[in-house]
Amino acid sequence: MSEKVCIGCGIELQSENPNKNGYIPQEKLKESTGHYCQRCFKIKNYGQYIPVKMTRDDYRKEVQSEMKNAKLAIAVFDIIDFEGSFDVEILDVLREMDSIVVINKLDLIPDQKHPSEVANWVKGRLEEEGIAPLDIAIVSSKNGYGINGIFKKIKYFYPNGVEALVLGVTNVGKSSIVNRLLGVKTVTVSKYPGTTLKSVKKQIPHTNITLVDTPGLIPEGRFSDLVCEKCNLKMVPANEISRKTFKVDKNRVLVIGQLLWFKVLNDDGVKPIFSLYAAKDVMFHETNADKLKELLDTQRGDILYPPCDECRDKYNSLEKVTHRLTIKTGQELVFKGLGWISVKRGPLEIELVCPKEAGISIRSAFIKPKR
Ligand SMILES: Nc1nc2c(ncn2[C@@H]2O[C@H](COP(=O)(O)OP(=O)(O)OP(=O)(O)O)[C@@H](O)[C@H]2O)c(=O)[nH]1
Ligand SMILES: [Mg+2]
Repeated sequence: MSEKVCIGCGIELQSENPNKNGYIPQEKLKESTGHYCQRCFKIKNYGQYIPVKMTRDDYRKEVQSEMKNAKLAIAVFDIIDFEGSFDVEILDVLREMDSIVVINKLDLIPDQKHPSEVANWVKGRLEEEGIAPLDIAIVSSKNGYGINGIFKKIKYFYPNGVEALVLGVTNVGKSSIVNRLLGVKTVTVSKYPGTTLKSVKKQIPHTNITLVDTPGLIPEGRFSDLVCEKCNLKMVPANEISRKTFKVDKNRVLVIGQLLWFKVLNDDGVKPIFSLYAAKDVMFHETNADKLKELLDTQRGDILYPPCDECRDKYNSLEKVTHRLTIKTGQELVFKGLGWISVKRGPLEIELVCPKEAGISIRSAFIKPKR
């Protein structure tokens, strides 16, 4: 085994087994510095999907060993899937260390929202968990918005330099943020979860600040992790998410892909109004309760997507549960790894069917519905 590590994903390099992680041909390894393993080379140059899933135990070991030297945690959350990226493992670290919380992917939000409004909302959510970060930064590593703000905050709290651990679940944009802060695209980034394999240490040029990019943890309950990789990519938005507003009668059913459906139970009178936020490729369909079974049985991929033909049977075989829920005006019902509905005129009373392992929760509105 060699002591060299891949500069893209942090894995230890080896030339013995091409089928194992960290492989690099012997002749390449002899060259002095700056090697990418074969997997990173393929991800970077051909956009190939080569994910590696970590167990919670492995994750804990990796992060705890890095916590010994690091004084600061830079915790990254995805603004579009805040609840999905709000994992207990990450929250535990934030209770133990000084932290700067970074909310990434601001560019995906459809409504004009002032970053300070987002920061206040996040602060409230963190307070509920007993977490008080040093500061909160709202950024988009895609267009660079707010990145310099992270740098300024680190320098403000640690004028003499620091080792900072960049933490978060998979795919929230940790490596993209590290690259932005370094000013180069060294670390491997991909649209698939599970890209970074081991911690990667990099010093921001001309400073005493070292960033430690860590592998992400796959959290529980994301709808996007219950489908195949092709559908996963369609459900994780790359561009601004879509918003569609509904005003519905009792016994109408909203089917989202074939992932979940809910029936409106409100008695006749004032009709509830709500907006659905999700990636543009996620389809939805409104129908009558008595037509639902027939609709689901047809399994029409053109109106009930995702899942696709390849992963539909597997998804449909997951155990389903029924939830009876009341969402008040100003609240949102969140589907982890998929999107949310925001209730403009409530209460919205529903009976919702989804897989048992899918995560749903009710929160106070992140995007206040437009009047
Ligand atoms: N729209 C948008 N996409 C982003 C942003 N930041 C990162 N991404 C995308 O999110 C995906 C994941 O980015 P990475 O930087 O690899 O995420 P990571 O957290 O390091 O992922 P792991 O290493 O798998 O834990 C990539 O497709 C990025 O292009 C952002 O600000 N906006
Ligand atoms: Mg990464």
